[in-house]
Amino acid sequence: MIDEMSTTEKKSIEITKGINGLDKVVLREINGSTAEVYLYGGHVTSWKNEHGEELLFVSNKAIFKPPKAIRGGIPLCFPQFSNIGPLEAHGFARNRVWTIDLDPPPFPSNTTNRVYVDLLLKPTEDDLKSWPHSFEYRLRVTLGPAGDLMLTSRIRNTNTDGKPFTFTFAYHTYFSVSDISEVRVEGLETLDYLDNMNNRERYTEQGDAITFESEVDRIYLSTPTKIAILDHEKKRTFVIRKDGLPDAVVWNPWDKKAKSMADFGDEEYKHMLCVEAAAIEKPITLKPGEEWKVRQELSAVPSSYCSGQLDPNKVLQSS
Ligand code: TA6
Repeated sequence: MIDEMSTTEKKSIEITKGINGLDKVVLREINGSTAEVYLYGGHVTSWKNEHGEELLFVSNKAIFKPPKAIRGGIPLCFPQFSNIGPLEAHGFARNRVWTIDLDPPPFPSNTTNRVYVDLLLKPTEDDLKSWPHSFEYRLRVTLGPAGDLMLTSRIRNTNTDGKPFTFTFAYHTYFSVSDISEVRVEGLETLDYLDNMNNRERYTEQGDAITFESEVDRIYLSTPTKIAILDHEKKRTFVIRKDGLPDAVVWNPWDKKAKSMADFGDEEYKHMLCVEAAAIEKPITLKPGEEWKVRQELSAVPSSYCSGQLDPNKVLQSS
């Protein structure tokens, strides 16, 4: 497939070496926005707008070496979110080497003017020992004409023993923000959440936008398909659109937890926020032959914010 592409198309998809010689794919959009995906973990580690500004956070202390997951970007939590189950935290997809899927099954969506790459993960012999299920996880990473970044996951149960399997899932996205104490999250008001800092006790979010002044680690339940992160200082709003992912995790480690993570700088909590489109509360069960398809679309829009005047609902109600 790559050989038949025109020079322009080739330029828009480049397979190259990244940190520690790990294979990565660089996607370039005509308008100048770019994205980078490591085959290690099927892990998006960079998303830049047409001005070359990085929109995702990756720790300066991130370790690009198996088996450690890369701290930042968009780790894929599959087949288990966090420690909700017998496997290692967040499952094993994020620390396995994926392959480029040169012959993906038809993909019913408009790919005009879009640059994308298809990655594939199948379980290793070792994986089958800890999670005895055959699956095919196809990830399409797409950069759209307006610089929006889409991650579409298709997970198929390929068990031949007739057995269904059940899993939980998250796009563990690390957004780069100017100053966490100046950031607001809109779209999760009045919703219930499970507090990971308190045995996943269930609470209800108060009426207003979520702001940050200490560690936050929550799983918001039955959230809307659109969530906004308003970064006043950068006059930027991240809009997360999600399909098939009812939950949203909001995480900032703040200072103490930051110090406890070897692959995370002590002060870096001030410049990142995780808002993770997820399926956690109701685990997904697939019978053999069945496929689960979900999508997350990220866009970064300039927000003409002058203190107190931005109407976040305009952002959430806009198409
Ligand atoms: O998604 C939030 C969370 O589950 C937090 O509890 C925190 O542990 C974070 O993920 C990072 O997990 P990791 O395994 O990457 O250190």
